[in-house]
Amino acid sequence: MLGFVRLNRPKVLNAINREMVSEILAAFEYMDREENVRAIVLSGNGRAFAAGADIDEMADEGSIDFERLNQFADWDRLAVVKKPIIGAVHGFALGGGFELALVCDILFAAEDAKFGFPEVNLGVMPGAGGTQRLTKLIGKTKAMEWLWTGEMHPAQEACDLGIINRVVAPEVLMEETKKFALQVAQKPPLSVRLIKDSVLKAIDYSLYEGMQYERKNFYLLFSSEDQKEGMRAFVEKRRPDFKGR
Ligand code: CO8
Repeated sequence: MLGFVRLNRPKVLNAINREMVSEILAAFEYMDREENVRAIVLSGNGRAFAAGADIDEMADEGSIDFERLNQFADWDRLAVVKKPIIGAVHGFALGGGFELALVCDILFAAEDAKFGFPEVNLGVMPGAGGTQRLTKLIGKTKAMEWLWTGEMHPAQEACDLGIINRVVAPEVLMEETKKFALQVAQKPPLSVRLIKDSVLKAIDYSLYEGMQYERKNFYLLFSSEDQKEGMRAFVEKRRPDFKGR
């Protein structure tokens, strides 16, 4: 089964306020615990995926407000959701909206999608991982250009740079995203989970540390019923019946 989360403040192009981040997090964490949910699909409603953090909410705030509110605590928790998160992006994915897209593990985008970090035009900069995640994805040279100019970039360019997985026609965006999510959802959940865990570690760890980490996850899967079932089914030439245990 898939879990669906749809951003739904269309009048303000799904500008992300604090309440929205905590609702997204609550939905993700609920789905992460729910055994039947095998993958989460995140999308936007209206004209955009999300046109950034809610500027109205932030405009008059100061650094002490952010410190006191621990502004990005919920964002940190979004990054440790264990299940696959597949994003379907259409229209604008800007600023905090782009940062939310970058929390996804896989991104499908409609041909009309536009990505960018316009924060520089507001006298600020990304604060929910944008400078880090974008640089790790596309390298220093391109990331600096995107972040300094604040320009919007079409989906195809984002795809060519490896930010997103696929560009599709807008009318089939949800269908194609769901199709991919269902493909992942049919795989043994523990393998999917520990693959995500290991791939994310590759971003932070040295090759040696990452390989030690990968090895432990590989060993761990040999304690699962699904490993026995998967290998037995192969030997017996039948379809495996994975249970997620
Ligand atoms: N915040 C609040 N309201 C917004 C936002 C936003 N980010 N984006 C759009 N809106 C509102 C508009 O004010 C407008 O409201 P109203 O109808 O009441 O005037 C409505 O959405 C529709 O927008 P437009 O009329 O502007 O639509 P256009 O098609 O003319 O333009 C744009 C679309 C180009 C996307 C334009 O709306 C725009 O430039 N938006 C702002 C983009 C931006 O600067 N984003 C970055 C915000 S800062 C940020 O994300 C910092 C991240 C920090 C970490 C994250 C913490 C949560």
